Amino acid sequence: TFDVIAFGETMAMMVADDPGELAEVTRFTKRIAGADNNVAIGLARLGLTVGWVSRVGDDSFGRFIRQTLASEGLDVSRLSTDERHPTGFQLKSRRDDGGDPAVEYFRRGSAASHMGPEDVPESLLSSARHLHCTGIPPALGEGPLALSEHAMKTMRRVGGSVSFDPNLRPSLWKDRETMRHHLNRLASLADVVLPGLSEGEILTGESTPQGVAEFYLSRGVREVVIKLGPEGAWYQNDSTGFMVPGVKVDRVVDTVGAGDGFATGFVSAWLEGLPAEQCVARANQIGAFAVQVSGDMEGLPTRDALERAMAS
Ligand code: KDG
Repeated sequence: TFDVIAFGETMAMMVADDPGELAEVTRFTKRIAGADNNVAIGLARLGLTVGWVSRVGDDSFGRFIRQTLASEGLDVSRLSTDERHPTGFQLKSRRDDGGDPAVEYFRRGSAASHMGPEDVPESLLSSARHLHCTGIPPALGEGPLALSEHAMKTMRRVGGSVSFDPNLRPSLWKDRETMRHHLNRLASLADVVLPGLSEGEILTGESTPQGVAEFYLSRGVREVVIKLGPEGAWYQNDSTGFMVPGVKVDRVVDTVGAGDGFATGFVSAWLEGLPAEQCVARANQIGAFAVQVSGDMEGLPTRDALERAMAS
């Protein structure tokens, strides 16, 4: 049995060692990337039992990913190896000025983009308390889109809870209207939705945290948390709405992965049954951890490191 099931595409990632255009950089460090697996890793570091569902190719990137995820304590018995399609990867530039790095994908036709509903059987979901999903798998192709819908609906039916982080990747979608249509449809299947404010604006056409939250609450979502970057986050449900201020950091190294840290904090505290305010405070805290390192998931804390930071 698992606390949480998550699914998606883990990519290999080559992160530039030096700042500059990706075409010019010659030295890279190999890591893994993938929003969904970042959250899975974050939750496992906090001591939750997490089952990871994905596909990798029969290649060195795939073996690297399998080893890395297993060493993070994820259950990888549902990470399958696809002999016909390769593991996806991405390049990420280095920015030393706190700006967003450039990302270039090599993932079209990847093993993970061939996933489908059969990858997440009902028996797996009924053995877990919670399903965490993002808007990235639905952008990867018909199969992963169908998988997302199937997993979310099935989890609700078997009595578990579902969180959804829209994680917009417009470059992976045919067009914005298609992205909006599918992500709003999927979001309304979740108990908790966790968009950034600008993502919420794009998806709903609303321009305030309250407007975005009401859009989803009126579609059946129970709780909406809007990320406001360094300012913190806005929480809203049917009876209340409030701001929880962000955590100050000395130096922002890389903002990529902050949202995944935020989801890790919120979901872990929520599953512990903590009051909403504490769930958002932990989300802000782990988001702050994530922006202080260059990897997407390297900054995610252990339970001990989290408790020390929350106490200070
Ligand atoms: O949230 C961090 C992700 O952007 C990164 O790990 C890569 O999942 C990723 C994607 O598809 O962009």
